[in-house]
Amino acid sequence: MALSDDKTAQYLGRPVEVEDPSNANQCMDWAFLACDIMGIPRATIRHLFAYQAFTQPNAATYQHFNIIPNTPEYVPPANALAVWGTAVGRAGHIAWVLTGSTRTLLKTSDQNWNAVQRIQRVDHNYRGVIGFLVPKNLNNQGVSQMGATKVTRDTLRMIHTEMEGWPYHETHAGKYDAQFNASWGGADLEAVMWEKWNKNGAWRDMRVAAIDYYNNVKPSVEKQVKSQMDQITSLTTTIGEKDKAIASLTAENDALKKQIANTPSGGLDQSTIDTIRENNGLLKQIWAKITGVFK
Ligand SMILES: [Ca+2]
Repeated sequence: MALSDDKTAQYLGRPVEVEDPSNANQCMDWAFLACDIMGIPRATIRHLFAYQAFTQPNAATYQHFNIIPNTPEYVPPANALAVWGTAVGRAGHIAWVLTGSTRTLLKTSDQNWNAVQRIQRVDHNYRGVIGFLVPKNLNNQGVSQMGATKVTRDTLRMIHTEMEGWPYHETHAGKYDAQFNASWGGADLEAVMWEKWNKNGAWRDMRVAAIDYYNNVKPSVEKQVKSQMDQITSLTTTIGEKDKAIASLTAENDALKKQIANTPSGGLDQSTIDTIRENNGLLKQIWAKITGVFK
């Protein structure tokens, strides 16, 4: 489930007013809140009319969104902002894309669509849609899909240690607990992670680099691991064979020892003596090989 799905469920049926109260509960209010939730500045989409969010992108818009025109083939991902032109009204329209759109079905959550001035889920066709603003961090949906897990004190401590670079021992000694509670008390983990991910560029870049590095070295590491596993399998087989040889020779030796014990003094024939010597030699060799394997 994407962030837009989660938050739509949370706000469903409610009016949203976040900017310009002289124009209450507009589609732009929901789009602004969507930006807030995604950690994207409102300035990326702020214009007189909704359609201008697509037709008049600014530097910030390009920084935070991929700007993609509506074409018959394109299916926008969840979390994108869909923008309608003046075909649907003087101001156009803007809505937040949900999971599950197809080439002919555009699933969004909207405010002020069909004059409904609260949040509703709407199944649109693409009529009048001019394009989409797709958040560039959309590929980080793993972060946004953790659901509404409430952050615990320990989680907050870890997030601060990891993302802010605060000293581990001080964070975990509870030094910053009051600050945590003031800023994020009652927040859900998804929101906290999303906010930090979007606001802390250095941390994010480091993690992205780490993931890239991991993806690059993964094949060679997997190859090494496989080769070592093969070696272990082969050595285990060898050890099994040697164990069997030892058991067989030991049994033979035991039998010969019994024979010696039961033979009157001086009665041991030369071939029996030779066999005992030979077996002892073989046992020593095998033992040397086995211990050699584990050096
Ligand atoms: Ca407003």
